[in-house]
Amino acid sequence: MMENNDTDSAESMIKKCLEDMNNPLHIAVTGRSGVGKSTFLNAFRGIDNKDERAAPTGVVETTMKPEPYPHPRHPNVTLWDLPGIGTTNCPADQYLKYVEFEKFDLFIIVSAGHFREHDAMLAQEIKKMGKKFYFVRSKIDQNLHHAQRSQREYDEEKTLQEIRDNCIQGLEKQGVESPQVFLLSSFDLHLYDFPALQDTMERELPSHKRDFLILVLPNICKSTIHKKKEVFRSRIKYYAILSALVAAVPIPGLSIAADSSIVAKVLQDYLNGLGLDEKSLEKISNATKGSFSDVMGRDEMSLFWKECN
Ligand SMILES: Nc1nc2c(ncn2[C@@H]2O[C@H](COP(=O)(O)OP(=O)(O)OP(=O)(O)O)[C@@H](O)[C@H]2O)c(=O)[nH]1
Ligand SMILES: [Mg+2]
Repeated sequence: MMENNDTDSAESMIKKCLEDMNNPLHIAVTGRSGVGKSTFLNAFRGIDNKDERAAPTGVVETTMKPEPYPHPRHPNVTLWDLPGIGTTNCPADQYLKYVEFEKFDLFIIVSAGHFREHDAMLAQEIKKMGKKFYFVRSKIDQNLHHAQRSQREYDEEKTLQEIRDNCIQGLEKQGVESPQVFLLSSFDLHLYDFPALQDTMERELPSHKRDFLILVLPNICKSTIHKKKEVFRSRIKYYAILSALVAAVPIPGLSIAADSSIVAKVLQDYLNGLGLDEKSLEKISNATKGSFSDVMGRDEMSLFWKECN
């Protein structure tokens, strides 16, 4: 027999679970003009600069207000293209108020060269607000290309370490304690420090948001695919328990809504996780010109299936 108290706690648990499932993750991308913010944001969402859903890049005009870019397959995750702190001409605390910092879970501060005073001040202010931030040093491919052409004995690892140390020392001089700097090229996210950035963000997020992050990470390496598989696995158990709970505790009004929204959510997550969003399916059905692998990303899919089975 179910006591009244049990019903109450079951009801609040179901409500909490539904809230968590719909609690979005907001990532802010900031930095000076032209450092590669929009290109990074597009690459992170798995689309290239030419895609119709891409944030505009390489344009002379700079973003003057925060622009949201929801992940194409996981709308619970939104990346925000923020105006560069230098372009707004206001101090870091006012800048954060202007961009409505409260709504962001974490900040990524991008620079294509040395981090400047503005970047350091912004980081200090974000820290004061109790939020996380990461420094991204973009366009590393260009640095490596130059080093390769100019150094007699070119050593990629050594060059990367020099750039990393240089950025860290520069930020420390400007008062940022133990800064975390990740070197990357948005044209080759699987190289350099992007995998380490993924791992760090994942570790530092609260658990229900961590799953969202894992599901949107570009499938650039086997370990990401493995993590996605684990999220799906744990979700199967989680939804099964939740669904059983909904069936066992009939709460007028809530049960049917909860059950159908759980089922819809599970299906949506699976289709999204496998890259089977509406757009891809539409493309497949119209794919008379392009090959199937162009549409689906054959290597990615077969790796995913292999890992899941
Ligand atoms: N080689 C290389 N070029 C890059 C990289 N990221 C961006 N770019 C180029 O740098 C230029 C500026 O990139 P955007 O992404 O538009 O830079 P942004 O920071 O959004 O610029 P604003 O919106 O004007 O502030 C473009 O021509 C990009 O193609 C990278 O990782 N490597
Ligand atoms: Mg931009």
